[in-house]
Amino acid sequence: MSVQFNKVELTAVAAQTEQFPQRSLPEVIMVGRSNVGKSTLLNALCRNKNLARTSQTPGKTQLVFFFTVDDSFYLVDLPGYGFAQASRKQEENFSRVTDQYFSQERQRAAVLLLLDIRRGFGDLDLQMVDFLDYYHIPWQIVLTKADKLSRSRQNDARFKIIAELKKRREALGQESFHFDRPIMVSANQANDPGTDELRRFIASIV
Ligand SMILES: Nc1nc2c(ncn2[C@@H]2O[C@H](COP(=O)(O)OP(=O)(O)O)[C@@H](O)[C@H]2O)c(=O)[nH]1
Ligand SMILES: [Mg+2]
Repeated sequence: MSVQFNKVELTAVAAQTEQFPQRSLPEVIMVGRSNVGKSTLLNALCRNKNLARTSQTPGKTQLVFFFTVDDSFYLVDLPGYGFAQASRKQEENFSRVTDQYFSQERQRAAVLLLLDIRRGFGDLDLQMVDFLDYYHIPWQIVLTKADKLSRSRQNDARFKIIAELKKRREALGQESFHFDRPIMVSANQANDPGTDELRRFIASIV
């Protein structure tokens, strides 16, 4: 079946491993700092404003959402990271359910790592990509909120990220599992060409 993002169903909301769906489908996983624009992008991709609630108060129960798209693959929405959590130990940067998700054997097509185009990589994002490379999970950078910058600043920011990816490629070679070309989105805008490009990217890997 072709992937058009026409049919999107919420299949599972999981707080722990036992609640992850059993049926095996390719999975496209969305990760990023809290507030990076993950829910907005998920809604834009699926052309549904209410699919993922935007701007949820951070710090609530950490849940993984599995959406089945066109009966073909799962879009997996992992908890945002990076907000202060007093109760958590320094070394535990990603939520327990995120660790559980990645430690289970699943059919992972790619991780979409969202970065705010104005901020680029933060420490936690770099920890995430080290982790993904360690487990040989392909990852694609998605630069969010492009509309917040002028066209020329968008390009500057994009080239900076491309240079960082290139450095990583030179340092790690085939041991870095990233796609080389970041995709830039303005998910809050109607008919955003970046969101279209991301849909095509997803269709090409699932
Ligand atoms: N200007 C602009 N604002 C965005 C965009 N995407 C998200 N936002 C805003 O950024 C804030 C956080 O977005 P949200 O999707 O809830 O982030 P999440 O925490 O990663 O799920 C909200 O106020 C959104 O309206 C975008 O592409 N452009
Ligand atoms: Mg969100």
